[in-house]
Amino acid sequence: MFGLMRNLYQHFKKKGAPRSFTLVFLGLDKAGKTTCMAALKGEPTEDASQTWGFNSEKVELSNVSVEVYDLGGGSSIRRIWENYYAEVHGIIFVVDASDEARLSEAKTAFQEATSHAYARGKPLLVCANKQDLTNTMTANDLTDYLELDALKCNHLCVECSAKGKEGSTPSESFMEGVRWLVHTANVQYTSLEERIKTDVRIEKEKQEKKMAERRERVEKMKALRQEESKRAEEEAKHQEQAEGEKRVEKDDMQMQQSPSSLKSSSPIPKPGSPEAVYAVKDVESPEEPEGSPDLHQEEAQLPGVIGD
Ligand SMILES: Nc1nc2c(ncn2[C@@H]2O[C@H](COP(=O)(O)OP(=O)(O)OP(=O)(O)O)[C@@H](O)[C@H]2O)c(=O)[nH]1
Ligand SMILES: [Mg+2]
Repeated sequence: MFGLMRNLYQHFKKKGAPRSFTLVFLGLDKAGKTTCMAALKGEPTEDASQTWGFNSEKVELSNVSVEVYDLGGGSSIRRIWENYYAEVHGIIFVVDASDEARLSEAKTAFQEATSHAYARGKPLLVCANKQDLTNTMTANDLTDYLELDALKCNHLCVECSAKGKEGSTPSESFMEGVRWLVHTANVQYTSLEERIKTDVRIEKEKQEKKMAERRERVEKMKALRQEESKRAEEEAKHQEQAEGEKRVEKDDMQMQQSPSSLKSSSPIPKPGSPEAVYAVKDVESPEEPEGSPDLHQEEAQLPGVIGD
């Protein structure tokens, strides 16, 4: 395998044009993709935290520049995978070979990915990871389970431990697998590059169209909202005006009604008329009760009154 990479490097050197490769890690959450990435970079493969979305790293493999995408494998994140298929030269699908309970979920995700128009037929490495644990699936069993031989692509399935036995170095089979993938991609480089160019252009156009449609939708919504608020404003103004007019009309009517109603309900007697006298008397001098003492007499009896 080392000979393979040396040949690859010498081939690039001879041709003078440095080739670069893009690979993508796919697989369910906790399968070990980020740990594999750390192993590729030669970093300690400690407990990785969950990947939320997308992570990209450039690694040098025997003087060959390889860009690697590490995508999150959580069920809600998986839908972003397809955004990256168009631009990659090869796929690394990582399976937790010790997790039998999630094998069928892994197969569904695998089949969805490898049947996508932009991913179909591209060189494929499957890693039966976590071989340091017990009851793991072998590479042969995983090949059968995922029906790899039915795929029309160059593929290889390796048993590996991204973490290594003591959590230090990754198993050599993993590194060998990646070298095989780069080598295979290199063999198909011209056709892969052509396909990538076309697919990326189509995808870009699709995205641009989607963006333009979204922008148009937003503009339409904005215009509609502006129109609605303008209409509401006008309606409110109209209503206010109508209410104002109604109020004026009502006031006018009351003004016209007031004198006659006052006349009929409370006739005001003319000053000096007998009615006025009675009216004043009614209010100010109620009839004195029979037998009540004469006020003038009582006044005359008060001490200090002249004539006392
Ligand atoms: N025993 C063992 N554990 C491993 C191995 N590879 C990864 N792990 C552990 O498995 C867990 C998940 O690893 P990650 O690399 O985060 O998994 P992932 O596929 O990137 O997960 P997401 O980012 O959620 O998609 C971590 O605790 C790792 O330490 C391995 O080969 N052996
Ligand atoms: Mg991860």
